[in-house]
Amino acid sequence: MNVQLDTECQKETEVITGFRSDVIEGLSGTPKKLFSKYFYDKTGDELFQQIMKMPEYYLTNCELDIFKNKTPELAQSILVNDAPFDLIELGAGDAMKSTYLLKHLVEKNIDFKYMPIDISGNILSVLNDKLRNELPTLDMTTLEGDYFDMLDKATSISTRRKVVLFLGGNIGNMDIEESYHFCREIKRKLSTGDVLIIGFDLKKNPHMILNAYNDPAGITASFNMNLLLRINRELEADFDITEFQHYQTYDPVSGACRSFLVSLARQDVHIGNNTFSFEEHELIDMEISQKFSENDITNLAKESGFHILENIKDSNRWFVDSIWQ
Ligand code: AVJ
Repeated sequence: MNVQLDTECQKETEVITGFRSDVIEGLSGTPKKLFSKYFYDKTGDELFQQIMKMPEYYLTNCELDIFKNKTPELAQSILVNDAPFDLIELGAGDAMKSTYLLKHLVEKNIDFKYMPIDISGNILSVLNDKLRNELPTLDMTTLEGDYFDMLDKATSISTRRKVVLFLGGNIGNMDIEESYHFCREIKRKLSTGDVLIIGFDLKKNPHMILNAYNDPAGITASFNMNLLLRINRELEADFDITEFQHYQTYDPVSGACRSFLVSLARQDVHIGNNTFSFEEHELIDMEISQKFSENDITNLAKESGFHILENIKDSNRWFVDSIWQ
């Protein structure tokens, strides 16, 4: 009993330490930077759910269109003679899209284990409750943590052919260099015959992309500000969010959609014993949501040792789920 408690406390401390050191390191650099993976505490999860419901945020509907209306195509591209396999989802969130695929596979009586991975324990418990209820026979193990740590864990549990889902345009949260490194690492962790499905948001009318991240209701701004509030709460800090303003950019040439918080005054912020000085107008680099051309995707697949089996697009051709082997 005590041993179990100890390891759980230890895990909690490790998680907070990682968060603290990432925040302190990020704010010590030039430009100041925070990692968007920390957006997703309980409030952050709720704000992202609101973002997905905004009319301007087209991404979710696009991928929903693919998973709802092209389920047989998706299933066909991942199954080999309906043989047993394991399905690992990186950044599963509430699995809104993948549930369509899961239902299809369960109905086809395919023998598979679903292993959703997410950094938010909160959203994993939401997902767990939802799927236990909707698909009671589903064989599922949820894994909370960073992509690679949990992918290692998932591949150590799995004994069968693997299919990895990485949806929602989550790859966009890496800059180009990181995404190349990420795909190479995935390739290294997979075996011949395994499949990777990655969702990419395509380059398109720049107004449309900027609007998706610069909503007039300010939900995206709150989503960014929430990380400052989380730091206040969890790391004994004193950010005054009225002294920061959200600023969003999209560069149609590089495809980088970037989110910043601008310091509205010269100010000091304390995090525990550390003090961070902000100049007036100084930026915190908060998030990148990279957009891709089909050429960018082909190059990324090739450079990381994959080949593209199929590209499945939504009916508007705004988003693609690319199937790699
Ligand atoms: C969850 C990473 C896909 O970048 O589009 C939405 C997060 N940030 N609005 C994205 C997000 C601001 C989202 N991803």
